[in-house]
Amino acid sequence: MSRLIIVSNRVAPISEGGPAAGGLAVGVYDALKETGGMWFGWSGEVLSSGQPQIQLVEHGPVTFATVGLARRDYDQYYRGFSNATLWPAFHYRADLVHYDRHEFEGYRRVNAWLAGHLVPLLRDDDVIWVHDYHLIPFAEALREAGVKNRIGFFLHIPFPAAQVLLSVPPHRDLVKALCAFDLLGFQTRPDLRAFCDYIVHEAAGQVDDTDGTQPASIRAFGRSLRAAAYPIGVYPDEIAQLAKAGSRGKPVRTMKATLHDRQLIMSVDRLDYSKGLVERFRAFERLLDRSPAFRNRVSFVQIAPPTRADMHAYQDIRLRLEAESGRINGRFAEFDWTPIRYIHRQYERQVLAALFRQSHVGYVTPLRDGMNLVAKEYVSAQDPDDPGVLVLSQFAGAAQELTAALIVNPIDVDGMADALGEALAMPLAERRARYRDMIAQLRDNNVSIWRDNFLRDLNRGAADKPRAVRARAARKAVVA
Ligand code: ADQ
Repeated sequence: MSRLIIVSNRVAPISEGGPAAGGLAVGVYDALKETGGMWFGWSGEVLSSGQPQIQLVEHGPVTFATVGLARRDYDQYYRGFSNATLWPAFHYRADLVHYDRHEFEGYRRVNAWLAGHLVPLLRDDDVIWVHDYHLIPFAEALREAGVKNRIGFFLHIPFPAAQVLLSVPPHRDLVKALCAFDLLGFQTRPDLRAFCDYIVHEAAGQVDDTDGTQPASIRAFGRSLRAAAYPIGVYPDEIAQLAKAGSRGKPVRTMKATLHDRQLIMSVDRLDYSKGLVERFRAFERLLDRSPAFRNRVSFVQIAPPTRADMHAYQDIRLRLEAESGRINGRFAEFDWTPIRYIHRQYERQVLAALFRQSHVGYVTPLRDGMNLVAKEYVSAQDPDDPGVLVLSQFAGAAQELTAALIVNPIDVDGMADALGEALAMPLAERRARYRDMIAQLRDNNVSIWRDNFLRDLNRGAADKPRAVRARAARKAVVA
């Protein structure tokens, strides 16, 4: 069996039992343990001096290979082009796109440099699976070094409509680089369509699309590849067990005691401007404004740990949210009731799952999101006999599958307030019916199935294509 090589910007921190984070990291780690292989990426360290050295750590059949980044590389590749250019553009925030040609050069340089570290570690029949927007030029860099292995790419965030992508000056270089992969995976059919649209209308390429049962065949920039939608999943039954076990824990008991039988609306997100938090707060305010019966009868808990806190746009969203929650609480709070509890920290998965299970509404309203695993985790954590209601943005990838949620437009404050009111008052029979529909969907496409579908299609391509030239010659070239 071929070894699997996972390449991602960050490598999941590993403890005795496997990766500390859940979901994707566990799903990918399971596959690595089965085939043996390697997880390669940035260690998360930023070095102020000295040459970054690659660190290899073995855990059974899996090798973790990580490398630090020099300060300039971190600034140009990570903070700069990845997170100040690609992230806003791919989330349809052309207004926030910052572009600096030197950062794009840094982005390409770091991709080539990382690829150069991987090449000597590769074997001829390794299958390479690259993850996310930080690493779009990675296959091109490996190909330039002579690597002939199968290389797949999965984009975790949305792929924007062509007209939005055109706002990124080197859009053509990016799409050309994507075409150096053998297989591209997107979260949803609309993302795949947006990519194919660019290929046909902006790159004069050809797309031989199917009914969605097989990957589309694409020819562009003198290259041939395939592309399909592979919606990422969770392990719903494992989350349900975590939620049940966590319900007896102290954090949940404390939360229940302070709620005093009020209904609970719950949101959990990384603190990011793509998550629609300001609009969400305002819709909750609108509900209290329009329907006084809900005052002092419902509490909204927003958990949002800060991320990318050294970037201006993230400092800005934090200030706006602090101002909004303060204003709304100032307006409606009573001696014994704080309408919005806004908490800036990370919690263990078990605590989050248990809180989801206690809450009457999962309020998940990003302005754009590749998938949004919180929506899937919320549904998974529910008590089947007395489930809560998911209020979900139409612009989260998850809305393509979780059609039994209350689907909202996240900029329609009145529409969201209506949905919150409907969710809080929904009869048990309807809640159960909606839950059954969604949990069946989540079981049909859990994270193992997602991973196996992608790897099956990536490997299937291998049988069609002889690999005459092997990686070894290339390895020598790059190491020299
Ligand atoms: P994210 O933008 O990070 O992921 P999401 O899919 O919601 O968004 O995943 C976040 C994960 O972090 C979830 O598993 C969640 O439980 C966890 N998390 C969030 N807040 C937390 C907190 N306070 N404490 C502990 N854990 C917390 C990107 C894309 C998404 C895509 C995923 C996976 O932006 O669209 O769904 O990758 O492909």
